[in-house]
Amino acid sequence: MGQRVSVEIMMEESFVMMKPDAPQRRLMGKILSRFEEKGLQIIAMKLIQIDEGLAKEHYGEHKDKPFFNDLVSYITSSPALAMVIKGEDAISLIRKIVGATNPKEADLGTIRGDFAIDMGRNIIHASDAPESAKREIPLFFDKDEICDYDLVDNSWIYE
Ligand code: IDP
Ligand code: MG
Repeated sequence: MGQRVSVEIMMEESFVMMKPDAPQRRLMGKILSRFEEKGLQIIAMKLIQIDEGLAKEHYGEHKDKPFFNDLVSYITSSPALAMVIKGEDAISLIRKIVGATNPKEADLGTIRGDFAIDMGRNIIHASDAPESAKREIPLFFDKDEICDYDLVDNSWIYE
């Protein structure tokens, strides 16, 4: 019998943010459950009132788009829940859990597919690539706000 070689797990951290419609519609718990039940780990979380400067910086790539001002208004209109979520291939996995940008096109079973209708009220943000996560996480969290801890059931989530 060959010796078992442990598989290298690609742990990633993603920046995820419930937009202001989630706390307003009291959907934070349900949405958080989607990530917890999947086996992902929340390593940072805070409810914050995003100011205009932070909103414009976070969404800088969209500054020339026609929807930019509405997007900044939406995101600054009421508190948002900012998070860092960790797991194997977490960035692409979370984008799948979140669903397509336009909730009308998002598959049922995804967060946007189940909880939203309008593109301008699509309830959640998630980093779209490792470079985005690396840029977005420090915009919202200091290093000492991100918790490094092990979950007791890790060996039941990862082989
Ligand atoms: P993503 O959130 O799925 O990554 P992006 O293209 O990065 O989608 O757009 C950022 C956010 O801007 C979207 O989540 C949505 O809230 C908003 N948005 C994008 N496109 C439109 C649009 O055509 N009309 C209105 N809002 C839009
Ligand atoms: Mg995006």
